[in-house]
Parts: sequence; C-alpha cells; structure tokens
Amino acid sequence: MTNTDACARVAQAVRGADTIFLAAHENPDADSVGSLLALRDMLLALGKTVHAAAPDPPPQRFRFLDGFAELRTEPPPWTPDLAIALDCDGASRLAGLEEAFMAAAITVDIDHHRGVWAFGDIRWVAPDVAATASLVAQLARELGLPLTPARAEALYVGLIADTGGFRFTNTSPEALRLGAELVEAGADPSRLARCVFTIRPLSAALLEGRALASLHMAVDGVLVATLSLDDFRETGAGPADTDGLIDSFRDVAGVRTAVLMKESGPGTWQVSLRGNGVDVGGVAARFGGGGHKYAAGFTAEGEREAIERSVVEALTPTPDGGAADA
Ligand SMILES: [Mn+2]
Repeated sequence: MTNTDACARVAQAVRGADTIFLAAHENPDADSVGSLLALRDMLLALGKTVHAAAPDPPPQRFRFLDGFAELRTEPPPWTPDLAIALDCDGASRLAGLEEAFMAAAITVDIDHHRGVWAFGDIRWVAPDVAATASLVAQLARELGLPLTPARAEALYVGLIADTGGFRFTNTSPEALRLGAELVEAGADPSRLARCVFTIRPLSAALLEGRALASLHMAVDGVLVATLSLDDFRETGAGPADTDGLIDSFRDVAGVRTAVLMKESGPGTWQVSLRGNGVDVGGVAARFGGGGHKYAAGFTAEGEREAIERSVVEALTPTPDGGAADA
C-alpha cells in the first residue's frame, strides 16, 4: 500500500466514523502530542466525537497547545467506531490504553518508525517521513481541511522535535517544505523552538551541573557521567530532568561512546549509552538491556564503581575499531 493509498484509506475511515479514539504512546513526546492535538482539532471540525488520550500525562511544557487541557490518560467511556494510534512503534506502546484501542470497530496505525511492529486494520507507516506530524498534515490535505494556526503550531512542534530543529539526517526537502508551510499557516518558529528545545526547569539546570562535575574520560573515547540519588534529591530534579543530557555528552570532541549512570533506587543504576558510530545496542543487550544501535541502555544492581568498570571495559575500543567483541 503506497503512502497516498494509505492516507486515502484513513480519510475514508474518518469520514465513516462518528466516535473516534485518538491515542499517543506511553511517555508521549512532542511528535505524538502535537500530532494528537492537531488531528483532534481536525476531527472536531468535522463534527466527530473525539477522545484523545496518552497512557501517561503529556509534558507540561506543551500546555500552550490548543486542546492540551482536554487530553486524557484514561480510555474513552464508549466503544469507538474508529481508533487511531499516533507515532506508536507497536501496540504495546499504548500501554494501559491498548485494550480499549483494540476494541474499536476499525483500528489505524499512523507512524513513521521502521514499521516492524505495525498494527491495526489500516497500517499507514511511512519510515521515510521525518515525523508523524508530516502524515497528519497530509491527512488534513486529503480531508480538505485547512492548516489553521492552532493545527500548524501543534504539527510544527512535532516536526522540529523529530528533526532536532532541522538538523538530524531526516531533515529532507519535504520536511523543510512542510516547515515553511506551517510557518505560513501561523506557527512561530522562534517561540516554538524555545518551547521545545531551550526552556527547562531550574532543577534540570542544577542537575546538569552535577552531571558535568562528575564527567570524566574513563578510557580514551569513553566519557562517563554519574547522577546519584543525592544529586536528584538536593537539586529537586526528577527523571525527566535528564532528557538530552547524554546527547550533549556524546557531542564532546573525541568521544566515541557516552555513558550516563543514574541511581534510580539505592544501589540500582540506570545506565544510558550513546555511540558515535559505535554499536552500543549490542553492549546494552549483553547487560540485559536494549534500545537502538547508537542509543541504548540497561539497569544494573550493585556498587557504582564496579558497574562502571564493567561497562567501560565492554565499550573500550578494540584494534578493529568496534566496541569490545561487538
Ligand atoms: Mn515521531
């Protein structure tokens, strides 16, 4: 099924439905929240009864988006004619909403992940587009709906988040064209970039200070940072305040792999790994974790120093250029 065919089938399903359940993935990010809110607004304009939800509360920094206050964490009180999942890499990512989602007469998966876990009656999965927001914009065109300022703002938030502000390798001509179209429709690039990338709570800035103070090159090319329970308690920071930290460590010159060790309970360490062209997913798997090739992690119990030693050893470059035995 081509992208155009899939879009037409989703539009047809929308036209034929009265009650529609929209669902984002667990720990919803900018792309799933933006896509959800833009599509919710479109469906309301078509006179549909809409229930939009995510399994976890969406980040408060997106509360300025139209309809944010109407987002729910529980399933709809009715059995929907149509259920649409947005940006969900697999039905399991619907978490507590999965059962209610699957009860719909027609289920739709709109996503831009690789599609290994595609699900539902209609699977509109387009790994070549930069963001799920791009697909929602395409659906608006198919349904003959304009990109209002509110819709443009929500979709722009998703687009810039998933392209890293038009810097990642998925920054295609199409992504840039859509960006221009959304700005013409009323999205404010400067204000939205600040909301998505720049602004953060004081606790996150203080926590970054702790992480920076701990930073050291354990062996050549392997950079390690640590955050203890005390660091979290004394700065008032929570787990979400570490977002993006390890990515900035990967960007330090000379780093092949970055390691961030976070104490999540006494003696329990969540270890995040990032690789610059080094497969850290394989290393994480050896420690019982998982993730992507260049971004992965695992959980370990025990003494911090011992865990650091074993992970650094596993990441230490070998003469063939890979991580040890990877
Ligand atoms: Mn996405």
